[in-house]
Amino acid sequence: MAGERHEWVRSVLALGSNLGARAETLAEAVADLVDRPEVRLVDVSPVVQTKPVGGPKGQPDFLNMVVIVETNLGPYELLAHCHAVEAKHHRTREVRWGPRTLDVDIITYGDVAIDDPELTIPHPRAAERAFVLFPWVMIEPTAVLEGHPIVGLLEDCADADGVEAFDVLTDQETT
Ligand code: PH2
Ligand code: MG
Ligand code: MG
Repeated sequence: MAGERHEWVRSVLALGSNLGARAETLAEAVADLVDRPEVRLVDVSPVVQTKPVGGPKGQPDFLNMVVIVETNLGPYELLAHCHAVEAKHHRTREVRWGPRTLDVDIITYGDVAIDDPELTIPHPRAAERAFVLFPWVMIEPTAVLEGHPIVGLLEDCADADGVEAFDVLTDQETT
């Protein structure tokens, strides 16, 4: 589909996986996200392992990471692209916040603010989630989210203790 032409905009994406070959899925998802000329890779965070926030009790730990891209897709086109990458990795939507092979969320899209049922930007819960802010701080320590430096937001996150370094080569948390 030849969508409307847009300016190149910087966008922060958050990826998560807690089912299947988590690290492999994340690596492939990064490649898939930038495997088209409308999306350019700017930076990739390290992978962290995180305790699940919300959702059903006893679900497995997540691997999370943040990817910064530049894109000339519009926000809804970018959302559709993220959903297509999720679908390629067998994402199903049965339980809200339930276990998933891959979740790709748009955290920011330039300075654009959108508030509708299909898409809310900035992501409505990013400011309180260490599983997003921790990997983001690692690649962009000066970033600001809705007027607040993300380093400060991270200090107030209730889930910060549940974030640990992860070695994708050995597939183990780093002690
Ligand atoms: N995603 C959620 C809900 N809870 N918890 C962690 N640790 N990581 C996630 O990516 C995550 C979550 C909804 O998308
Ligand atoms: Mg999510
Ligand atoms: Mg999502």
